[in-house]
Amino acid sequence: MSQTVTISPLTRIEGHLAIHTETEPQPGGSGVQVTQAHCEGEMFRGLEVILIGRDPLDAQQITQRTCGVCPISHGMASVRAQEQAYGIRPVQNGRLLQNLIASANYFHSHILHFYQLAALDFVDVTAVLNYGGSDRTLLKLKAWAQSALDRKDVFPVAPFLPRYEGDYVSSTEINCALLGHYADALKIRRTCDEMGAVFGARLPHSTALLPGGCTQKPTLERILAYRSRLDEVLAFVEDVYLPDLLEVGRQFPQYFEIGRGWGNFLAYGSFDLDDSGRKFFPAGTFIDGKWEAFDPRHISEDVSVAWYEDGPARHPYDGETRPKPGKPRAYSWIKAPRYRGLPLEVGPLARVLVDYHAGDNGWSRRPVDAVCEQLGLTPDKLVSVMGRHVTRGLETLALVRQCFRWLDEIAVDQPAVTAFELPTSGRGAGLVEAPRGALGHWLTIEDYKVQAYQSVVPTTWNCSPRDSKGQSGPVEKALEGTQVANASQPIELGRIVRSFDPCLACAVH
Ligand code: NFE
Ligand code: MG
Repeated sequence: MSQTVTISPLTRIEGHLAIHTETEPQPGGSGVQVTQAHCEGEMFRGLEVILIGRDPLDAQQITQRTCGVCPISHGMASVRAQEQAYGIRPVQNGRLLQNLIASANYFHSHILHFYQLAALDFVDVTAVLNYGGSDRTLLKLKAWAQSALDRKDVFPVAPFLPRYEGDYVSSTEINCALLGHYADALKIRRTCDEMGAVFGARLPHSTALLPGGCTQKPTLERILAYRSRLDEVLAFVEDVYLPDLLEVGRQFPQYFEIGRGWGNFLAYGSFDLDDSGRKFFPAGTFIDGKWEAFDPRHISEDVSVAWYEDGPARHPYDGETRPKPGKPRAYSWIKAPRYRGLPLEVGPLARVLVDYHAGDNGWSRRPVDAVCEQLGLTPDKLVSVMGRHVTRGLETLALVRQCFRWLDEIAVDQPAVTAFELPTSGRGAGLVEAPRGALGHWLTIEDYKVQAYQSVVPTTWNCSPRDSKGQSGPVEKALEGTQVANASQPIELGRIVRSFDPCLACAVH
């Protein structure tokens, strides 16, 4: 008999997501196979509506409040949309400082995702009870875990337990090493935020980002403050993060076979290298195994089964946000973005595949080939749960290295922002890559005020519901067909969803 397996709330992500699956029993034992999956964004926020009627310059401040994890991406998308509307470009220093602030936010976000959110899907935290070494953090964790387990009346060892039981790493040594790095990751994330604040003035929610650049002047002191921390981040990424990712990859080779999804990808591109439109992460699509140039005119949002007033799929310049709770047959507050009508996956895996297949000596060819050789994989196996983790780590290292180059290009003590005047009317699109993928803000100005503002956010793409053609969203598709060994402990489903690093606060903005 078919059985519904629901995970609600799906924890260790940002925001409120429920996963509902229909499953069929598999012969022998308690295993099931997912036949249909539905992603439910459980909350509405309304930032697009709040922006209407405001000064357009407020937008990069207000939209940064979409999220505490990726605020800089929203600030950058807003700044790019305004730059287009005002007819300006950032000065060279402004472009460099914007890149450096946004990069610091990437490092923070990717390290957070692996250690604090996703690794606990694989690492057995109870192994610390067998820890026999002398590391003080691990000894403290061991004592805390023991006392929490002894006091059975207390909510046990949050955020580590309760959890789904399953096939965790068995080696005490590997588990304890990764748990030690969990604590180290907290410290290095603080370092990343300090880096972002050196030029961003504060984090989260930078006050220094502005259309045309950045209000912080790049003094030698600030460049050195950023650079010394970047050295620490480089050491952590090279010596800890990437080796840990590869170790987890070696422990779970079957996760290079699971959670594939549609296998179609989109990247808007980000991190301008100069004024010509060349970007460190290039724009493009990879659909049905073919690379294509990206054209923003093909983006639309469908609300057929989202809790919004019905209407045709619209390009974001024509988009509307009119909530309609209780709409019949709807099941999510997330809209359904589509590209040429297709549900496309966005994020680090999309960026890597778009770069890898662009065929113009991008950054990814050598590291991707090297990692595939080390793990005995062909690159197509990266379209998987573990591939999403590995590509996130590879782009982190590439971006850290690129930041050293950007620091060297700064003209010390020269201005980092250009002057501009607000137009009475105009419009602009700001398309960037947030840590979780393609992010766009579309702004229309009338009478010096925001007349319309639409955001299409990475997790809106990935966790989108079905559309008018009934096509599942990317996460839904990645869940469909999955074998779950024990329907009462659907650990496989959590691993698939978390590989996308969903942020529901962003998705429903
Ligand atoms: Ni709230 Fe975000 C990123 C954006 S996610 S984390 O990265 O934009 O969809
Ligand atoms: Mg939107």
